[in-house]
Parts: sequence; structure tokens; C-alpha cells
Amino acid sequence: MPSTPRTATATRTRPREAPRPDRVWCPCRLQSVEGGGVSLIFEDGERWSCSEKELQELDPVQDGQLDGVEDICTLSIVTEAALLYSVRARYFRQEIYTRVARILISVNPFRALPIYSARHLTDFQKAKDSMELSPHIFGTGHDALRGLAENGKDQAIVISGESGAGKTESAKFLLSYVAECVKGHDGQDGLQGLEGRVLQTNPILESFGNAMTTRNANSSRFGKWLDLRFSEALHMRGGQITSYLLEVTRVCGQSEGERGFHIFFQLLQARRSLPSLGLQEPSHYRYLKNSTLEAPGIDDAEDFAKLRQALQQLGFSEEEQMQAFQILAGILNLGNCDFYNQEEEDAELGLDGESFVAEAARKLKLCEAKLRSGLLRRTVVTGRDEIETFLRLDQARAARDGLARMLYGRLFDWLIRRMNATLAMSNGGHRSGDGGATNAVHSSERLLGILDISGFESFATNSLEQLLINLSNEQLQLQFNEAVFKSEIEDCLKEGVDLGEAILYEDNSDVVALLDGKGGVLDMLDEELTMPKATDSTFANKVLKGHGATSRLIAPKFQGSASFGIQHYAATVTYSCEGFLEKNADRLPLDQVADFLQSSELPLLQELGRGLETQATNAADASPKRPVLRSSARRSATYRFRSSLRELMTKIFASETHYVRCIKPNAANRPEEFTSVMVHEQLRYSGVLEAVRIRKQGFSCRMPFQDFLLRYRCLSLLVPGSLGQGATVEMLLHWAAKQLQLPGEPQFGKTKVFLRDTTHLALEAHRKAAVQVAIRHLQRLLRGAR
Ligand code: AD9
Ligand code: MG
Repeated sequence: MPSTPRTATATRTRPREAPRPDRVWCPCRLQSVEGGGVSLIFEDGERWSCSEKELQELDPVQDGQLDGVEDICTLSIVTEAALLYSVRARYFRQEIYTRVARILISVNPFRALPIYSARHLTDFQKAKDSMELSPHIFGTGHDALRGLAENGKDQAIVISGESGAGKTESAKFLLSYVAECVKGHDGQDGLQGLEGRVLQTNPILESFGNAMTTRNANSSRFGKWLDLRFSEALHMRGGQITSYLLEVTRVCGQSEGERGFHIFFQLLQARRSLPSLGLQEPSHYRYLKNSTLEAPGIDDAEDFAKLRQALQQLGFSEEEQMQAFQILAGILNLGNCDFYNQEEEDAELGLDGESFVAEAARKLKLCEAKLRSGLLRRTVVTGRDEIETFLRLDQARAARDGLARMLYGRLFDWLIRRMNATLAMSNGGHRSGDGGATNAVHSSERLLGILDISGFESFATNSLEQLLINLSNEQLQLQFNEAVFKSEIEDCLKEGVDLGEAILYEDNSDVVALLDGKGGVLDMLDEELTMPKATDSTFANKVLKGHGATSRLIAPKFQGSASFGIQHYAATVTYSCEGFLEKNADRLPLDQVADFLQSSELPLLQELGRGLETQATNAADASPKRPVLRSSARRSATYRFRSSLRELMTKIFASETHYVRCIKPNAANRPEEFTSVMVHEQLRYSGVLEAVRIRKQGFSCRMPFQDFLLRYRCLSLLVPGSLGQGATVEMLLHWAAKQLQLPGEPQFGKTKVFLRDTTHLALEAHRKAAVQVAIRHLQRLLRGAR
């Protein structure tokens, strides 16, 4: 006879069958237990037999787990399955947000949901505590603003997740919430106000910094930190954008199914209304030839109109806008300059190449002869002599693409500098040029920062870019560990509370030291730049030799391949070192490129040429195999990135941090599709599982004695209050343990009481009952009085 059905979750990794890689933690129902054999049925009707012993190993399902709860910490037993199923159940009810204490999990719905309306915004604005309402991205904004106002501490919101998980959309919702809450304080409303101007930076950044990739039609190809400055009265005083690692290689080519930066397609769409640019079809340009033309859900014409409006609102004159477009047109023409070689190796320009050089020179208002010579020749310094040499075909192509990438990167930086100058001013006026405006923080001001940066990356081939992105994720994980785990432990120690069993969490400080520490992998990479005979292979060997002892570094399977593996907190990634030295040297593409750009008649191009003299360069060295950095390794590409990352981490460490973990529910970017294996992996990477485990293991509720009495004194007024707050709390809890069978063993610190989740939840339930009794009593009294 079948036993009473009960529910259990089981992994689908079955002992007698091949594991199903598409499944993880599937709920199943017990059908029958007969003769030592157990029959189970999964949600989708599939059956599974196992032994009674195996049945014992399955996780039982608790109440509410399959229906989902708003805050995972309220479940009495939290397992991986519980977290996954809660998130899943909510997702299918279009409740895309779930809380893990103060960490917000956000699952991309891939469809517009009616949850960001003015009414939702007002609900959060009015709420005292965001915990009163269902989890929402506005709640995170609310918490950060409250933190600014009440604690007077700088606030940081760290948004992370993989490509297409919804980071940028979350950042925009957050920003619109914050802007709405503080709007009008500078006396100007709407788009003219500072908040409006901050919002208008988005279309500009997205046009120039986003592109369609195979994972996301509107993928941000750069990381962004937005700092907002507030006065004590929470008036917005200014804003500042910092960008990280713009993927400039995309300018010159893209993988199949991807596009170049949106701005090129926007410009080409609008080419008839901008005849002076002389632009043609996208297929005319080599840099865009392989691009997929249509990006789903992206309207280039509409986005261009928005871009123009935003540029105008942020004080870019028509003249400046046209110059920026002209530089983009110049880049496209530059890409068409191709070379050939005859018997000799030296590169030459054919007829077509000549005409494109002429066209590019016209667009960039540069001397045509100088551009031609820059692309074909190089001066090599040997001792005291300077010798002019001709470039080989590959070198000439590298010079051309290098120039295109450099121009685009510098144009992007200029746009950000200009926007920052406009946001630095707390009055509504605009200033032309970017000199003069200050963005300094006054001592009374507080900062609210929002970080939207690429999540952990692991591809089939990983290069220096992935290493740097993964380093930034390691740094963020380190900060997360410190803020969430270490501080929990330190708090207990400070209060003299015994934590019981040791709380263990995966400490990643050794990976950070291996990559970013003194003598670490990136220091070694800089060192190689000063070695005349260094190659990518000598670098890889040095790393393996120098750090071979660490368990975080993994030698390649095949000896001699210039690669190494790093065991990151999220997964092990193998990095191919090919091109590491060249990328790190970040050589300027042409001889005297600074002077060359400044000789242009286009004022914006002159501006882009400024400051280039100081950049790490060995332009005179014509050998691409030997990127020697002459002055010092101080200004290498990775050095600059590490400095800006350090600055960012200092800010985040000094702030109260809020975490938004964005999750991509399926690889096809479809609504109503939830691939459990994918989500489970992301939950693990994001540290959420670990956070839940540690919270449960420790004391999730820590209340100052006074707050505790304010909230729970109502449970028993019989306990005398004359003994001092600490003693009263102790007596009250002692009474509750006896009279109310309150579970758990509270710990008493010097100023706070520490409670486990179960104790806290039971206390809340008793308090709710006591309040209801009191209300009924009052109602009876009132009725009697009438
Ligand atoms: V990338 O690392 O920049 O490639 P993101 O930034 O994580 O990536 P993005 O915010 O661009 O992803 O989201 C991808 C797409 O998902 C958006 O273009 C929207 O179409 C969709 N999306 C994301 N979040 C939401 C949302 N809250 N509501 C509706 C959303 N759609
Ligand atoms: Mg993005």
C-alpha cells in the first residue's frame, strides 16, 4: 500500500543513471515504499526509484519553501534547495525580488513589469523602513537614502551579476528612485535640475559604451561607478562618473552575432539628416561589415534622438556634437584603409587605401601626408641615431586599428569628463569646456555610490581583460566577506559573545594577494615590460615559478603553453597569456601621436591629443614582439586599472554597503523561463548561499538592550524594570523561555542581546499575539465607554 504522500527535494544526480546536467534540486513526491524500494515522482511526472537509505539523504521540504518567501532568512531551515525554490516560485509569480536580509536578489523578468510606477515609488518614499514592504529595488534605494540621513555614513550600492542579468536596468531604476526622492532641491525641476541631468547621462553612456553581444542586445562594455554628493539635508549637490575597462577592441571588429558600439548604427541610421558627415551604408565600412545590423529591442533612430536630447541637456553645443560625430566618421573611414605588400615585406597603400586615407584625413581635419606616413613608417631610435623604417603589413594594420581604438577610447573619456563637469555644479547653469568646474567633496557632504560592473567571467579563452574583470570581482567579494561575515564575527567578539562553533567562510584574500599584492602576478607583468627579452611565455613561466607554492595557482596541463589557471572564489579560470605584454604596454599607435592629433583643425581632436605625452609609450619601438616600457612600469595599462580599482575599493570599504545580486534566469533571454542549474550557479557565485548559511549559523538578530525592551517589554510587564536594561532583558528572556517555551539560547553582550533566527521569529510571533490581545482589550474598553 502506498504510504501517505510527502514531499521531498532531491538532486537529479541519480546513482544508477547519467546525471541530467539541465537539472538541479528538483522537488519530488513520495509515492510508495515497498520491500525496501522507494518510488518517487518528480514535478514533471518523471519517476525515480531509490533505496530507503537514499531517501533519508533527500532534503525534506518545509512549509512555504515551494511557494516562496520574501525573505529567505525567515525560513526555519535554509538549504540551497530552499533558496532556489523560493526564488523560482516568486519569479513565476512575477515577484522578481527576494531578500536575504539586506541583500537583494533580482531575477531578470525579460519583460516590462508594472512594478516601477509612480504609486510604487510613493509607497517606498512614505515607508519608514523598506522591510515593511515587499523586496524591491526601490527598497534598496530607500535604505541607502535612509542610511545617508540617519547614520551620516557614505553609502554604496554594489550591483553585480553576469551579462544580461539586469545590472544596468537595476542601476537605472535605483537612480530614478533616488532622483525622484530628492528632486527639486536645487530650485530647478525636471531635466534642468541636477537630478534630471544625472539621469540624462544614461543615454549618452549607453550610446557610446553599450553594444549588442550574443548575451545581451544592450550590453554595457564598460564598468561604471556613479558617485552622488548630498548635503546633510539630503539635497543633491553633484555627481561624478568613473568608467572602467571600456572594451575598445570592439571598435575594430566583433564576433559573429554581435555589433559594434550602438553609436555607429545610430549615426548611420541618421545619415540622411547629417549630410555633412558623408556617411554610407554600414556594409560600406570594414569595422562594421561583420556586425549584425539589427539588435532586438533596440531602436537606433529613437535612441539617437534621445542621445541628441541628452547631449543638448548636458550642455554639449551643436558644434561639439558634430565634431564628435565627425571623429566617429573618421574612425570608420580609417578602418577602410587597407594595405598590401608585394615581394618586399613593407606595407603599401593601394588605390582604395589611398582614397580612404584621404577621406579619413578630411573627416579628422588632419594633414593627409602626415596620416599616410604615420600609418606606414616608424622612427626607431638606436643609440643617438634615429632611423626611419617602413612597417610590415601586420604592423601597419596594427597601427591603423590602434589609432582607431585610441581615438574612440579618448572620445569616451572626454564625454565623461564633460558630463562630470556639468554634474559638478549644483546650480542649474551650464558651462562650456570642462575646465574650472570642481567636484570636490565638502566635509559635510555625503556620498551615495552606485556600481554597475561586469560580473565574474569565464570563457573558453580568457585573456588579460578577463583577469582584470575577475580581479575586480575578487576585490568586491573580499569587501562582501569583510562586511557581511567578518564584521558579524567581530561584533560578537567585541561584545564578548561566544559564537559557539566556528563560523567558516571562504576567505579569498589569498587570491587577491596573488594577483594584486606586492610581487603578485600583475606586478610581475609590469616587471616584464622593463625586460628587453621578455615574451608572454617568459612571463607565464615566471608566474608559475614564483608562485608555484600557492594552491590558488594552477600549472597548465601541457608544458610550454603560455598559460596558467587561477582558482577564483567562483570557479577556476585558465588564462592564455598570449598578448598580455602587448596589451599591458599599451603603446601609442603612431609616432608623436600627441603632436599629430593636436595639429588637426578639429578643436575636439586637438583636445583628445592633449595629455597623451605622459601615457606609457614606446611608440618608437617598431617591434610588436618587444613592448619595452621605457620610463617605468608605473603607467602600464594594468597599473592604471589597479590604481582606479584601489580608489574604488577604498570608497566602498568606507561606506555602508548594499548589495544587489542580479540573476539571469535563462540563456535565451526569454520571459517565464527558469533554468535552475544556471540560477543555482549564480546564487553560489554571488555569495548569497554562503551569506544565508553564516547568518543561520550565527546570531542573525542583534539588538541594543534599549531597542529590545521597546519592542518586547509588552510580553510581560511583571518583570521588574528597575534592574538596569541588560538585567531586565535577561530576566524577560528567562521568563519567556520558561513560560512561552522560547527556543534557542540568547547571548548577552555588553550593550546588545544576540538572538538566533528561531528565537527572534518566536519572539515576533508572541509580540504580534500580545499586540492583538491589547487591541481587542482596548476596543472592548472603548465600546464600554460609549
Ligand atoms: V551586461 O553585463 O551590461 O551585458 P546587464 O547590465 O546585467 O548586462 P541589462 O541591465 O542590460 O543587463 O539587462 C538586459 C536586458 O534585460 C534589458 O535590456 C532588459 O530588456 C531586460 N531587463 C533587465 N532588468 C529588467 C527589469 N527589471 N524589468 C524588465 C529587464 N526588463
Ligand atoms: Mg549592463
